[in-house]
Amino acid sequence: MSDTRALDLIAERIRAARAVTAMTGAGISAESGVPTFRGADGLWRNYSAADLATPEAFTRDPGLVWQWYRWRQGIIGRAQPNAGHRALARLQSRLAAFSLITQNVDGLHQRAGSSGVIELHGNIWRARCLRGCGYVEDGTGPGSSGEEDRVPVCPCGALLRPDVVWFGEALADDRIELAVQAARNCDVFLAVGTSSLVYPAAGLPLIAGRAGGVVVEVNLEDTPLTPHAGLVLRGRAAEVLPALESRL
Ligand code: BJW
Ligand code: ZN
Repeated sequence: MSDTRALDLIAERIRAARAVTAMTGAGISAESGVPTFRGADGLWRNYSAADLATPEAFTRDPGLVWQWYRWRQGIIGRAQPNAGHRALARLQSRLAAFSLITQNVDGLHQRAGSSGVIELHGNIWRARCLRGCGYVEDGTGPGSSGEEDRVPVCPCGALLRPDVVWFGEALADDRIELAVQAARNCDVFLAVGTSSLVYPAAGLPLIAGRAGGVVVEVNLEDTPLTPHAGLVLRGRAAEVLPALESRL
């Protein structure tokens, strides 16, 4: 099917839909200059997930983990939302029932004007108590040079950690519940810029499909989701999403 025909078909489905849900991954922020995880220039090419994005890694070397997150905060802080983020924000303002789920921790959807974003993997700009006393620090910035590996401390005396979800950690109950509901109740599910490898997020489009929703994949390449997607749009999110939104 040609891309134009697919875009027309999806626009038609969205117009007829009662509810639409979109889930984004690192691919949507790639065109803002934020590195993805698994691509050719992805973060896991140069850094090991086991050394940086697990609770064990933080216990072993909290300074190294903070250094890596501050480096990423620097990149994200300089990045701007792109046409893909903005198209999803416009979609939300035009539809009666629209849910936006993201695996990204960069906050670029909110900066593009989206509200009520379900952040499955947390947010890089927040830190929370490692011991779990309930303390959360908002707006933790990159810090000044020379202190990149400084480990911030909670008022209770424990270490602070980035408020993100690492491998082996459970996602927040309230967020995953909202996301499952949004997947189950939608007529159209857009899976945008995700490799569909990391669970439980990768299961959400499958839940939508089983509940009768049309699953649309927007990605540069095939993923494990592709065989389960009703419609596939091959291309950059920053081009495909505005083209779709302009057809509504
Ligand atoms: C474009 C584009 C453009 C590029 N336009 N497209 C087997 C072994 C070991 C573990 C497991 C296992 N099976 C399941 C697990 C569990 C594990 C998991 O899924 N592992 C798999 C890798 C196998 N999952 C977990 O551990 C999760 N927790 C869990 O299961 O808990 C259970 C539990 C219950 C009760 C108690 C305790 C535990 C947690 C997963 C957390 C993931 N965390 C990270 C880091 C977040 C913080 C941070 O940012 O630092 O989340 S890892 C990383 O992957 C990040 C991302 O959100 C996530 C997904 O990546 P994403 O977004 O898909 O990015 P990429 O790079 O993979 O793909 C980009 C895509 O975009 C590509 O397809 C490109 O083609 C495309 N693209 N440019 C459109 N312009
Ligand atoms: Zn504390």
